[in-house]
Amino acid sequence: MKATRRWAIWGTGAVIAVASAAAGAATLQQKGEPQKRERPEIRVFKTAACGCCRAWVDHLQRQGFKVAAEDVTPAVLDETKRKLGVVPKLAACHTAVVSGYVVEGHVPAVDILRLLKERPRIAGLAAPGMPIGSPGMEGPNPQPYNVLAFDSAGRLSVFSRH
Ligand SMILES: [Cu+2]
Repeated sequence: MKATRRWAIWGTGAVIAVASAAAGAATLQQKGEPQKRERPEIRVFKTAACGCCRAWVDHLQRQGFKVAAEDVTPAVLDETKRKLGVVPKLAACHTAVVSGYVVEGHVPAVDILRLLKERPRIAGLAAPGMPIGSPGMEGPNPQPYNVLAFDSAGRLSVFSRH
């Protein structure tokens, strides 16, 4: 008899806890911009003198990303690329890390969002060189460029065409 009552009390508490957790989740979703709220922080390594790197950071922030940019020496930046598996043919100016992926160079925010949504088994994305027309590299004569996916074994594939 006693045990039954205790169970009943505990049961009521659990139901209330579950109900209030569900209500909390609903409130969060109703606050709007769920896709922006879910964007993880991007950590960007760049040199202080790099203007196009700063412009790319601005592009990410306009797209709702929280960016932690860090100015490092060119030697540290090269070492960071090497450690992250960015081989010279993939290299650009800045190097970033988001949610376990490497993002090298002027990769558009739309590609990063797709990467985070699809979560492919790759090491990261790269926009090698400094293609004119990519975010942060706006210019009068935009050139077509590919964003490449690379894995830790050095395999490359085209992730998107711009
Ligand atoms: Cu650049």
